[in-house]
Amino acid sequence: QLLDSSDILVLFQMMKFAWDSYKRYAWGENELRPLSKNGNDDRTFGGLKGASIIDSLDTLYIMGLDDEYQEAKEWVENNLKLNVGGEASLFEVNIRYVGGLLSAYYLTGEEVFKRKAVELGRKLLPAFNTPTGIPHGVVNLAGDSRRAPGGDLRRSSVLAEVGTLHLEFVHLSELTKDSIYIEKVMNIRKHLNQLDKPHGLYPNALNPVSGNWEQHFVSIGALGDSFYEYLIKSYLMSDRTDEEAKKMYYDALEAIDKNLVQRSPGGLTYVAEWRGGVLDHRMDHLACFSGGMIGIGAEHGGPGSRQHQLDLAANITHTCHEAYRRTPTMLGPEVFRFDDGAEATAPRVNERHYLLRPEVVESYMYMWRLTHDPKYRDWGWEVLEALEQHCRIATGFSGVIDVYSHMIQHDNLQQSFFLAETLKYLYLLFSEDDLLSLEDWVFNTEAHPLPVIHRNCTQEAEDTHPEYP
Ligand code: DMJ
Repeated sequence: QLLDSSDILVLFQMMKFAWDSYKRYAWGENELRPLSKNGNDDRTFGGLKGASIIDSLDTLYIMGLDDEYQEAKEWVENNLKLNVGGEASLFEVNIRYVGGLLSAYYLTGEEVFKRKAVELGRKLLPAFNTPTGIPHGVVNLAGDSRRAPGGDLRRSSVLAEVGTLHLEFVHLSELTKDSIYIEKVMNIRKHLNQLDKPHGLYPNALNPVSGNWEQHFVSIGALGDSFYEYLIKSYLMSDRTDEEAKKMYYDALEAIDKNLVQRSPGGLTYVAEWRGGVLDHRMDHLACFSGGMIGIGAEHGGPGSRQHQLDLAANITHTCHEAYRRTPTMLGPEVFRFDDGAEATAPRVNERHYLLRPEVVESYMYMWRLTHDPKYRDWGWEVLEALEQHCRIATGFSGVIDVYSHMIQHDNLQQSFFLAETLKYLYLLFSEDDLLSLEDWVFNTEAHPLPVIHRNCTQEAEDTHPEYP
C-alpha cells in the first residue's frame, strides 16, 4: 500500500538520528562506534577521514535535511584533507569518496565537491602502474614516487575491485575533459573481455602482472558482485550506447543463469557459488543486490529474455526476503545456505551477523520501481521496523551479531554505507518514482547517484548537470 507522508517521516528521523549520533560521538572520524561512543579508526581509507560525512552528503540533500547537509558541506570545505600518506583501498575510496563527492556535485552544483573529487581521482592513478594496467587493490595516496605505487605485486587483484571503477572514472573524464580516467578503465575492460572464461564465467581473482586468472572461484557475492553491476550500469549511464558493456553483461548473466542459478527443494531460487566446477550452495547477503540488477537489465536484454529475467530478479528478491523472514529478528544473515537441510538460513554461527547492509532493500527499491507490486513496500517496511527494534540503540544504529538470537548483541559499528545506501534506498522505496528517476540517474555501488550522460542534440554542459527535481 502507499504510505502517507507521515510514514516517510520515520525515515527522515532515522537518518537524522544516525547523523546526530555520528556528529555527537565521532564527528570527523570515519564511522561511529555507538557502544563505545567513539570513532572507527579504520585504515581502509589510507588516512582519509570523514567517510560517514562524504557517504551521507547526497542522502541528507535528497531528504531535505538542510542544516545537516550544510554541516557536511562545511566539513568538506574546511576539513577534508586529501594530502594523506597512507595506503588505501582503491575500491573503497573510489565508491565512497569519489562517488560520494561526484554525486554531491551533480545534485547541488557546488564546485567544492567537483574539485575534491577530481583531486582525489588523480591520486588513485598510481594504482594502475602495473605491467597489465590491472590495478592493485591498494594505492598509496601520498603519491610519493620513491615508494611503490601501493600494493604488493604478488597479491591478486579482485574482480569486484577492478571492475567497480568504471562509472566514477567515466565521470572524472567528463568533468576534467581528460581521457586518462576512461583509458584506465577501458583497458581493464578490454583485458577482461579477451580472457578465456571457464563456461563463460568470470573468476574472482586476477594477477596484475600476468593478467591471468588466479583461481577458478566464481561468485556474485563477495569479490565478484559489483563487477556485473557496473557492466549493466555503464550501458545505462552511457544513454544505452555502450554496446560492449551491454554484451559483456548479458553474456555473463547467461553464464550465471546456466551454471549458478539453482532452485532449492523448497522452491527458492538462489545463485550458488562455483569453486573450480563444484557448486557451493550458499549466498552472501551481498549477492542480494542481484535481484535489483537483473531487474533493471531485463528491459534491455531483448524481447525473448525480458520476462525470464524479470522473473529471475523477482525470485531472487523473494529468496532474500525469505532469508530475513526466517529469523526471529526479521533481519537477514551475512551468509545463508541451501545444503544439509538449510533453506535460506545460516546454520553456521559465524555467518549469522547483520552489518546494516543495504543489498536486500536495494533490490526491493528497484523491484518496486519496476513492478509497483506493493509487497516490496511491505517488505521494506518490515526491514525498517526491524532496524528500529534491533539495531537502534541510544547512541546510534549498530549491526547485530546473531540475527537468530532473541538476546540481541550489537557489533558496535554504524557503517557509513548505512547512511549512504540502506537509509537512502528505503527512502526512495517510499518516494515517488521521479525522485532520482532511473531514466536519468544510475546509482554507483555505494548508492551515490550519477547522471546518465545524454549524447543527443543538446549540449554537454547541460548533460553533465541534469535538473534535479
Ligand atoms: C558497500 O560498500 C557497497 O555496496 C559495496 O558494493 C558492497 N559492500 C557495501 C555494503 O554492503
